[in-house]
Amino acid sequence: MTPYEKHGALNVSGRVLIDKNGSEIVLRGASTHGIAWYPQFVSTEAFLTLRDNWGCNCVRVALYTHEYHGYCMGGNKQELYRLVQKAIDAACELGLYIIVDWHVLSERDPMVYSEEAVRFFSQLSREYSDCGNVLYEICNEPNGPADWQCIRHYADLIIPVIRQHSPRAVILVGTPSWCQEVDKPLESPIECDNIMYSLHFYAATHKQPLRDRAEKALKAGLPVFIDEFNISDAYGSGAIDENEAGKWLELIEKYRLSAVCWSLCNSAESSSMIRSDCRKLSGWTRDDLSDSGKWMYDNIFLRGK
Ligand code: IDC
Repeated sequence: MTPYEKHGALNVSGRVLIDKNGSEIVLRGASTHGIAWYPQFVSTEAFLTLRDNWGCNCVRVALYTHEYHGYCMGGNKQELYRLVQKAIDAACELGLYIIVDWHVLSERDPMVYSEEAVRFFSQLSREYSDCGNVLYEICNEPNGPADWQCIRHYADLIIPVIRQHSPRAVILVGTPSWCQEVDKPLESPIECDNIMYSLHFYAATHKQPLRDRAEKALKAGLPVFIDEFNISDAYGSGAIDENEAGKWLELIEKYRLSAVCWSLCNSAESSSMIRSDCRKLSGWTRDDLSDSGKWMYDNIFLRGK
């Protein structure tokens, strides 16, 4: 049975995700890199490897809005949209959960491209309204001037657009400062079902102070979802920090958090899961993985669990 056959459409209950049988479920998996950079990693074969060799039940498809001819910055919209469709179709075929990530980053404030976001999420949620395995991440990492009020304003605009077509889909909402101010929604949570709040960390940079903040949010009952993380530094490079990674793992296990790592590609960055000298586009074994990839394989994915 595939993950989706077993668990069906998900709901948020209190701080956790529950499946169609009312049992708690955690999602574990990997994010693509920007699909404009690495389209070759978006395929049924690649996702099948994630599911069957690595024990992932979830993938994330990262659509940059700004950088590198992003979707809203002169990128080929049709081609990028087709790649998002390809990723979702592959996930549907394999019974994997998939997070569609509107990858806000250097534009900082998600309102900058809010009109495009409305169009994108409206079209996508209509097209995939029957697919209970699709989760919507409406803004990757708001930062700079985008405080919680500003993000809420954006969320209040986008959530009804998705809800119109996919009334029960789980929606992941970014938090200020690159998804590190995960306690901020406590001030004014979104009054809506099936919402979770994003926490991102890069273990060689983000340490105890961020874990404390995350724990504050979790203890207060906020549904937190780690939809991007790595054990490299915040630039996605540098040495991995296994000591800090172990402390993050404790938190992930203590609160049974869903966690999706960055990123499924073979670029020469320590946050890439595949070794840069490996040319395979699927069928990777543990030996094909980078040091961070091996750590994910050993510690995060659900093999046999
Ligand atoms: C990085 C990529 C890198 C790319 C850069 C573009 O790894 O190849 O050149 O984006 O800005 C994030 C972001 C994510 C970053 C990643 C590592 O969500 O886009 O990817 N990171 O820097 N937040 C914290 C770290």
